[in-house]
Amino acid sequence: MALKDLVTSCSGFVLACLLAITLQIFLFSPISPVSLKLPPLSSSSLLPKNNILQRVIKLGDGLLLKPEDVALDKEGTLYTATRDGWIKRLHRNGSCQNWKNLNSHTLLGITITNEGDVVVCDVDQGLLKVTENGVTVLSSHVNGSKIRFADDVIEASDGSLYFSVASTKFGLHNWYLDVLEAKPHGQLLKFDPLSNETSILLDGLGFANGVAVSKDQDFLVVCETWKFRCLRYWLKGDKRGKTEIFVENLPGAPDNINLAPDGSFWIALLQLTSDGMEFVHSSRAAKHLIATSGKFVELVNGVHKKATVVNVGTDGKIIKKLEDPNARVMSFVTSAVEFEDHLYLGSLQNNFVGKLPLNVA
Ligand SMILES: [Ca+2]
Ligand SMILES: [Ca+2]
Repeated sequence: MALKDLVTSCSGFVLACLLAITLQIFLFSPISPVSLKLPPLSSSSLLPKNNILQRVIKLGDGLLLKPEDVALDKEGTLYTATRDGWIKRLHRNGSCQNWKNLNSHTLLGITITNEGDVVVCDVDQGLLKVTENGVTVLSSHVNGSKIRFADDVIEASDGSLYFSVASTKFGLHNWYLDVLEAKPHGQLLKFDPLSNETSILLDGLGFANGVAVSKDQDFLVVCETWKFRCLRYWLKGDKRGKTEIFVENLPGAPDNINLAPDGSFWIALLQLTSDGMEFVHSSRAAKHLIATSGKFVELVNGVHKKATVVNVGTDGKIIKKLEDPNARVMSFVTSAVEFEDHLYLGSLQNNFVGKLPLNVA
């Protein structure tokens, strides 16, 4: 065979292989992606860089496996749901108690009701109530469909429970595919404890995550993680039932949100993308390729690279930003709760709850 023929047949073979791989990627891709618009770079530079989150005291170090969300009752007992299925309590005297085991690896948002019961989101089962006497499923279906990926919950003063569904398409273990697909599969739901009914308030949200009710109970805020924004949903007044943007172009992707005692909000922000990988979000082909392998997803996903929380006023303006810019002490911080001049920080990476005195922040 002449050299020229050999080169021709070899390059033909390479081309055929490339075509086969490309077809494979597109045919077996678990996503049908669209382009995702990232917030302008300027949104991160508005507030000075700092390393304040490196000053946290570690509570329950090694005993609290990736405590995604935290809640405190009126007495100051801290509750958190950990990856080993426990609802754990941290008492004021510093002791850590394995309180209730829910036999689930997918417990996320947690809140304490006015009556002192614990309500927690379970990705697999829906909304659960936990008391000294045991566990009850409050809500597992909406409009005849099973609720998947319940993410965060808050109680309003009338006893209604508002909770988010991050994605009706993807699960907790492959949540980043929802980011890559960039199509809105999130919902805001309401559970009415009088009728025991669950209804959909908002549909088509971009990974619905943290939910908080305002101090005056006149609106709630729901965060859309990969839209880098949170929405305001009016509960009272002329705009009741209407939705508007509360804050947008956040310098990170919002996870949980919590009301602060002064009426402002603490929002945990995720670094959604590793530095230098931002191009992925504008390329459908790159997204298909990344989605075929967990290793590729890890390369693009930047959540372990830093920790950020912001304090946002009722007007939606950022008041303060606190960071661990290089993940030296904390990363993948998913929640921040203020109680008695301290901030309590949950994370899906660290095995403790961070406690930060706010007078140093
Ligand atoms: Ca919460
Ligand atoms: Ca969350």
